[in-house]
Amino acid sequence: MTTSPTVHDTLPDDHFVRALHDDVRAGLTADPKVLPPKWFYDERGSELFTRVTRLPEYYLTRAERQILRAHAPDIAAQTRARTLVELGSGSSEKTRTLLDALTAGGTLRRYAPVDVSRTELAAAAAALTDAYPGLEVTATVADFDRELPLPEGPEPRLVAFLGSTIGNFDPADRAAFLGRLAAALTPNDAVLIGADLVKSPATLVRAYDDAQGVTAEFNKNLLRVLNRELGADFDPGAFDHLAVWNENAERVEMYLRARFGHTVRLPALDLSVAFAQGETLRTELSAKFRRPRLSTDLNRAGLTPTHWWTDPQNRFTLLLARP
Ligand code: AVJ
Repeated sequence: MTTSPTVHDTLPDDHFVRALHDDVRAGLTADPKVLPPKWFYDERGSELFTRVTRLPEYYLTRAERQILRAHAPDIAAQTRARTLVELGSGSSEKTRTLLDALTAGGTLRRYAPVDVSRTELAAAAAALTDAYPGLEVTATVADFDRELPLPEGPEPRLVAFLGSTIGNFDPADRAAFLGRLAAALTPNDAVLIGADLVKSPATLVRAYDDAQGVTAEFNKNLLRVLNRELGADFDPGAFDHLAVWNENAERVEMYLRARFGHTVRLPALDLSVAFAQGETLRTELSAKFRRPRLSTDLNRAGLTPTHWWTDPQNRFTLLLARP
């Protein structure tokens, strides 16, 4: 017999509709144009992202999994967590390695994933409830780039923020996020962050501009989301996918670039947006880190890194930090 997982949904019903409307109006009337990456992930977008994680060029997921497999027992021993909170859990695939280690360590009681996608959360929570009998699973739908309702649970809690999602913030938003995270922790809690490391620009750009064009499709899926949700008439074929290494900011930036001048209509916003030939719309930032910068950011938020693990090729890092 299995107990069904609880899904907490504290957001008002129209939260995501309003947030999308606000983001798109602000972003498409700004100069230069920009949209936040979180709107990539409708059902098709999540599928495309899963395909991205399997591409030969996209080393991030494999590198992080390698580190988790090698060091999950250390992480379990260091934290002795009774609650694993996971921010941006998505399909919770990699999490199983952590859950296995914490279960083997005998401390784990509760798994509390937090994600923007209610459907992904419900599916992942149900699958994990079946796979880990006796584990309490309480899922929370949240938009944690605005607020951070950190789930409760028996302490110590380990808050995992994996997959290089921290790279999606610009420096100011990253500082705000880390500050909110630190403020929500008690002294016994710990955070586990997965971050991608600075490496050769060619390797980095290839990871975001693969030979098969899966990332290009993932990028253009944003336009399909706007077409469906806002009745817009974007032609994905009118844009080129672009991935650029920004050396100063040490981040990969993804853009959609208009192939010719044209105007797009967004009836739900009562808005028309003109694109000049060659004009770009920035769709994502993926910051890449060096240890000192990450340490400084964490320290400023009141967090102290205590352990750093990397894969044998030094491509990616998992770090443990404490308040
Ligand atoms: C899921 C945000 C970590 O930035 O590497 C993959 C998303 N974008 N290919 C990343 C992504 C293009 C990914 N994150």
